[in-house]
Amino acid sequence: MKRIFTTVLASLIFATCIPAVYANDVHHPKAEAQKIYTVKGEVVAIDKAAGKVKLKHEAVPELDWPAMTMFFPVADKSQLDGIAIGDQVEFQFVKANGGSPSITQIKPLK
Ligand SMILES: [Cu+2]
Repeated sequence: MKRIFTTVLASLIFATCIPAVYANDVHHPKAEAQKIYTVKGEVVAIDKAAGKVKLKHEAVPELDWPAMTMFFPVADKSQLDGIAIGDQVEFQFVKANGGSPSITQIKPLK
């Protein structure tokens, strides 16, 4: 009888602990989803060989960036095929581990 009681008690403790573990995972995720920034700008120069595009972009408040003109590397050089100098564009970029930005998508505004 004592043995059965111990088994039931162990099961109860086990059952109680499982949700606690999941809850802990929810509140402390191992990796945060990578933030994607969506910004508008104008194409100033395109360096296809280097896979870079120079953009006069609007401010990015989330990053404390003022409006400026700068080069961005693109994740895939084929992204440069759809744009031309002087185009008004909307682009998305990520910053890997808070480092340099990399454009993941860029398209002309219609
Ligand atoms: Cu900039």
